[in-house]
Formats: sequence, structure tokens, C-alpha cells
Amino acid sequence: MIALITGITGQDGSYLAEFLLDRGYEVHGVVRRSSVEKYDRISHLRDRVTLHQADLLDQLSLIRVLERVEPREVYNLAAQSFVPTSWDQPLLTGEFTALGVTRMLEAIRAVDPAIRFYQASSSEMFGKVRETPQNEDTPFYPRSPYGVAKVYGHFITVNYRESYDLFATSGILFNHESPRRGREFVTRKVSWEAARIHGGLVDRLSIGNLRAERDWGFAGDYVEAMWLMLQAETPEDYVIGTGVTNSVQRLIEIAFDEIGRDWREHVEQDPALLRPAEVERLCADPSKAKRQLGWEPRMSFEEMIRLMVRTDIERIDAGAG
Ligand code: NAP
Ligand code: F7E
Repeated sequence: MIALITGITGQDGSYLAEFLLDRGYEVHGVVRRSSVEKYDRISHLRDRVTLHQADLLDQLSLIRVLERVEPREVYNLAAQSFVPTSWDQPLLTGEFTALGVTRMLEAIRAVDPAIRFYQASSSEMFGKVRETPQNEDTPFYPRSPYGVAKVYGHFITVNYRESYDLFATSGILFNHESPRRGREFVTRKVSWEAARIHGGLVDRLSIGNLRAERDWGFAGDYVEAMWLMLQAETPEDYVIGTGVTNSVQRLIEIAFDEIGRDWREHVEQDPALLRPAEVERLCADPSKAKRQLGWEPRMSFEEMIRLMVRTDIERIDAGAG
């Protein structure tokens, strides 16, 4: 079995590559050209995966990589994935996160329409939610250029499935985190800064909206759902989440409990970190994935946050930060 992952250097790409290698896959990854290689998340896999330079902005590069690799499965995880950046760079976000999906789908049509395709869709598409919890039929109301771009990516995947009979699926994944999460996202920002406070390197943590609520799960559990979606008999879309919602404040309470400190003595709210339009509360109804794919999350939110804090403490003890 041969799989190609775009975004293999990202959080999810690294977990998915591990997951597929464990199942005996030949794993190939798309990386974009950079003057400095930043492959930290897959450094432990470097001799087991094959990397190819290509870019979601460059149609021909995608066609060439598909011709070279001849994959049976393509996981399109690459995107500009940080919501605040999407207000600063809305056009680039649209190019990567929206039109990039069409470029990959067109490459599949041109090279091998039998390829099974996974699109990384997002709970940010629900935005200002129309109902709670959110399922596969809940209407979208995105609240950022990122969310809008993901809605395009979702519907172009559905449209190519219906227009050209491709095995094209869209996973509507709620927030998922891990010790490999980028440091700009709130869970890792909190675990990293809590670890630095624990180590005496800093004393304060600046935070935005404490009341925002998310359905947070563990990235290692969620990549299994991506794979299961491509093993199903028919291509369908699935909501993937835990069904449990926590607030940013609760996240901070757990992280500071792990380091034995009172969060109120260290955390300050910074209005500059508030978003132009906020997604206040998200909560998944993942019952279709459980019923049809047999998928269920394993790690709880609290376990995951404590793991992230402990891992960051180890990193700082080893000289990071
Ligand atoms: P991430 O850590 O930000 O990784 C994004 C990946 O995309 C990186 O490997 C990045 O490469 C690559 N990339 C960006 N622009 C590219 C381009 N033009 N051409 C080729 N590669 C490009 O994101 P993640 O958390 O793993 O998320 C994976 C996917 O799931 C994303 O599409 C994200 O939007 C979506 N998603 C994430 C979540 C979540 O909670 N994590 C939830 C729902 C959906 P570099 O290393 O070169 O930057
Ligand atoms: O914010 C609030 C912030 O940046 C979560 C991406 O993977 O998941 C992610 O998008 C919440 C928001 O993730 C800070 O306002 C408060 O309400 O960790 P985040 P996100 O925007 O939910 C979805 C599903 C994706 O698809 C995206 O790719 O936390 N918040 N204070 C903060 N957020 C950040 N980043 N920093 C703060 O200081």
C-alpha cells in the first residue's frame, strides 16, 4: 500500500505517517522548498518515509509527485492552519487552504482517478453554530477567512465526488492537540508557558478569550479516523470529535495544577489576542463515525493537557526554550 501525505511536516502529518508505517504502508510526503529544512516532527521517521518537493500553489508539481509515487491513498493535510493569520493573509490562506484542494483533486483526475482522497476539513466551518452538538448535516457559518477557505475545500471535495465519481472524503475534525502541536495554538501555548514558568524562565502568560470553548481531542487518535475513512466501502464525510467541551480557562487550570501553581497569579488577559470574530463554543456529535467506522477517541482532555505540560517540562530541562 502506498500513501502520499501533504503536510507531512505538520502535527497531523507526523502522527499519520507513524500510523501508516505501523500498518506496513510505503509512506511518501510532500514538503515545500525552504532555505532551512524544518523536519523536527518527522526526524525520527526520516529513513522510513520518502519526501518530495511540491507545493499546493503549483499544479504541475502536484501532478508530477502523483506520477512519481503512484499512491493508492492521498491525505491532503497541508494548509495555512492558524486562524489569526488568516485575517492577516486572507488571500494566501485562500490559495493554500481552498484552491489548493482543487489543485490536488485535478491532479488526481489527471493522473489516476482511482486514488482515494482524504480532505482535512475543520469544525471551524461551523463557526457561529446553527445547532449543538454539530453533526454532518449541521449548516456551516464560518467566522474567519480560514473557516471560509475550509468550507470551499469541503464542498469542492463533495462536488468532485459527485461530479467525477472520485473516492473523495472530507473529515470534519474538531480541535486536536498533542505535544507536537505548534506553539501558537492555545493548548501548546499554555503547556509551553506553564513549563517555562515551572522552570523559572518566565513569570507571566498572556492569553486572549478565556471563555472560548472547544471540543479538544488527541491528534494521535484522530489520524486513525482519517485512515478508517479511506478504508470504508463508500466515500462519505464524517464529524470527528469527542462530544466533550472545555473552556480555555479550564485548560489553564489543568496546566497550572500540573505544575502546582495558582494560575491566577500568572495569567493576564491581553485584548490584542482577541479575534475580530470569535467562535465561542464547539461541540461534536461523532456518532456517525462510531456507528459506521467503529472510531472512538481514547485519550481524555485532562490526560492530554497533563501529558503536554510534562513533555514541555522535559524539553525545557533538556535545554529548549
Ligand atoms: P500544521 O501543523 O499547521 O501543518 C500544516 C502543514 O501544511 C505543514 O506540514 C506545512 O508545511 C504544510 N503546508 C502549508 N502550506 C503548504 C503549501 N503551500 N504546500 C505544501 N505544504 C504546505 O497543521 P495540523 O494541525 O497538522 O493540521 C493538518 C490539517 O488539518 C490542516 O489542513 C488543518 O487546517 C486541518 N485541521 C486541523 C485541526 C487541528 O485541530 N489540528 C482541526 C481540523 C482541521 P511547513 O512545515 O512547510 O509549514
Ligand atoms: O484557538 C482561544 C481562541 O488557536 C482556540 C486550528 O487547528 O482548530 C484550530 O483552530 C481558542 C480560540 O485553535 C488564546 O480565541 C484564547 O477560541 O488553539 P486555537 P482554533 O482557532 O480553534 C481548528 C479546528 C482548526 O481547523 C485550525 O486549523 O482559544 N484563545 N487565548 C487563544 N488562542 C490562541 N491561539 N492564543 C491565545 O493566546
